[in-house]
Amino acid sequence: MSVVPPHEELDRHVRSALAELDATATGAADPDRLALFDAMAGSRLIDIHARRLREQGQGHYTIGSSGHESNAYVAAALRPTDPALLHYRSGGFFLARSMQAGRSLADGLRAILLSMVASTEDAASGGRHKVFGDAELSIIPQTSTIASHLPRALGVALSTARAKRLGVECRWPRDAITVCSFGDASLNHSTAAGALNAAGYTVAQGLPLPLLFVCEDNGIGISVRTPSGWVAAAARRPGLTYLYADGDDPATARATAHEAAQIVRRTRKPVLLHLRTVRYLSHAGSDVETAYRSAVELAAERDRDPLLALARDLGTPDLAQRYADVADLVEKLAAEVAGSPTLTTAEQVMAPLAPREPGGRLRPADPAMRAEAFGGKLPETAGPLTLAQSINAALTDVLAARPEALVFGEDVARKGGVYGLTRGLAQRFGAARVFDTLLDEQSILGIGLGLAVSGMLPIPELQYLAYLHNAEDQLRGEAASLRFFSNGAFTNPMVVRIAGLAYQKGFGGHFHNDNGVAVLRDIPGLVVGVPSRPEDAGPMLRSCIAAASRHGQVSAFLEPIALYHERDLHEQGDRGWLGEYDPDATAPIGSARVHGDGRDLTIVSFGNGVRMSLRVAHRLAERGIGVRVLDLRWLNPLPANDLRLAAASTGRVLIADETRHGGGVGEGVITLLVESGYRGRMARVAGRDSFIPLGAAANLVLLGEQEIEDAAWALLNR
Ligand SMILES: Cc1ncc(C[n+]2csc(CCOP(=O)(O)OP(=O)(O)O)c2C)c(N)n1
Repeated sequence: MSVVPPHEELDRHVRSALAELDATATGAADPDRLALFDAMAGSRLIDIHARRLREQGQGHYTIGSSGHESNAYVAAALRPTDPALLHYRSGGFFLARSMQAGRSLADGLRAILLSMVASTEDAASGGRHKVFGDAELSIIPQTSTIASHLPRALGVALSTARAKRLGVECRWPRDAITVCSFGDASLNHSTAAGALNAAGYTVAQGLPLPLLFVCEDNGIGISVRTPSGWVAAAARRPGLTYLYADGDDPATARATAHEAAQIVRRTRKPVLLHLRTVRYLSHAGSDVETAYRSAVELAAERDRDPLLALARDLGTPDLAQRYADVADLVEKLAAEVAGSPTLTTAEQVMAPLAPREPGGRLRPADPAMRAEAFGGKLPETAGPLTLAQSINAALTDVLAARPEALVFGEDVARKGGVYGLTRGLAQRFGAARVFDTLLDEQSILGIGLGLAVSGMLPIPELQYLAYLHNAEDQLRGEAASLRFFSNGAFTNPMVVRIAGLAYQKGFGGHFHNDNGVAVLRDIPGLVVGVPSRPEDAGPMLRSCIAAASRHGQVSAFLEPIALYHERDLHEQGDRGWLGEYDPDATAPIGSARVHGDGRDLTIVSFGNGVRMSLRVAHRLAERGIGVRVLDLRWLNPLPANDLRLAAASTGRVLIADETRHGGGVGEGVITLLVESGYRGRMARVAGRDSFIPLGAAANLVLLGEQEIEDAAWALLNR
């Protein structure tokens, strides 16, 4: 006995149910609802066709939208210019919006099929991912990390009012509302919980937040059932209006979706629409749901088909033929896209990552504006500055030069940051541009991501490197990947300032002294800068800002806390760690700085290691040894050329790496030198593979000055 595969069975069921309805249907055609029927049928038939292709060993990724097509009602309630961040079951929404924007059904179907076959002609990702995205339809493509798009949605929703307040351009119309959909199991993710909380918090702050959350509740997450009543309970949050609709009740679902959109547009406050859906054809690809769902349960779901529910509601004849026509169209288009080009070289794949350019010069604000921003006291005339003062001055310059630049984070506004780096900025530039956020790193970065994709230039601050880790995915999976996965159609220019690294005196413990940076260095396309000298900090920050403005670059600017207020280099009172501020100086991304011109030894370092190395170099010089110290300044991309030159000029290289021995920066430096053909002597000293304890015990595992000096002698004497 041959078993009918589920997609064939579903197709047959729909065809025969439509034929039955046709037999008694007498209603007049309603073009709007017929278009929705086409969108839903198109989405369903793409899933069915994808399953067939998969059975024939063709096609890639087949997470479907079947059973969720009622999200087309949400599209219909919105405008095609309303930014959308969508759940992966959004075929109905996508096709409805595409037609709303004036495209034919065939155009919409072709777009989905091109994404499915990973064609370079795919508008969503250029063949990198099967996603729903299209810049012309205001649909920002999403990764498949569930709930990770919710924090960004918050930032997008904040952007329209903020842009208006600042008088800067926004990607979306002023009265746009943002829609963000996700599944019922995803509602439990801490990222979703955090974003819903942040939305409520924003309302409590009295800020406009035109954001429509849609929880598409099919009652299950892969094989795990959502407890009955849980979504309704968990989705009711302070500050959010909760509405419910069932996708198999077309009249109510349409009306509720419209009501939800209207409330958001009118009140500029968030709504959560709980849309009941069903899930057909298993979770995705290779999943076989009969292993964990009973036949009775699956049959009951069949009775709740949103497509058939709409057909009943329409009551027009010939829907079976209409469905068959869409099926033929899908088949024809699928055959057409089957041979379309795919990515064939690594260069092609990586092209959207490539514009990691040196950054260039940031045009300063006009002199009068600068003078006003600095309260008449220009930093270049103030005498040498500390690292903290230089960064503060550079931030002031950036805020004065770029009206779309925003500084925000925990304690940055009133207090001016834990270490005073943002002191005075809120007073000078106002609460719309420099503001305190709630205590949630995912929301801080998410707000940045949303503001950035909308046209602003966020410079968020993370209070400590150790606290990046609980929000890492927002930087790795979201910020750094958007340009890649959208094939450059969307960017989120941003400079994330992170206070970090170790050696703080009197304020210890691991969480304030984190020397692990591997997590930043392996993010494709992310620029990582570490200023050590005060006079380099401003130019480096400006390079990051220029690269953000020009190429949508995302940078992590890792600031060594222990050097923030340092003044001296060799002796107390020598003021050797102060630097002049030059608003015109540049520090191109990927360029190192070499201190000294000794010909006996090159010490390669960065951050706190530069100061220790310069002190060691000074002592070695007193004994007749000529040392040059290369400050990497950029950990990604590493300054390959400068490194090669500095290494070749002495033939002896010591890497003084304050990060850890395992996974630390030194590993990359050695590899780079070896691979570039350097054949001279080489040694490395680094921090131990440990967390950092409190008090003097920290020095047992951190790289020390004596260790650098001993290693230098060993290398010289070898
Ligand atoms: C952060 C994260 N963890 C796990 C997964 C794997 N995963 C993909 S979909 C899914 C279930 C999601 O269920 P739900 O939110 O209800 O959406 P549905 O697929 O039912 O529409 C899981 C666990 C993921 N994509 N992202």
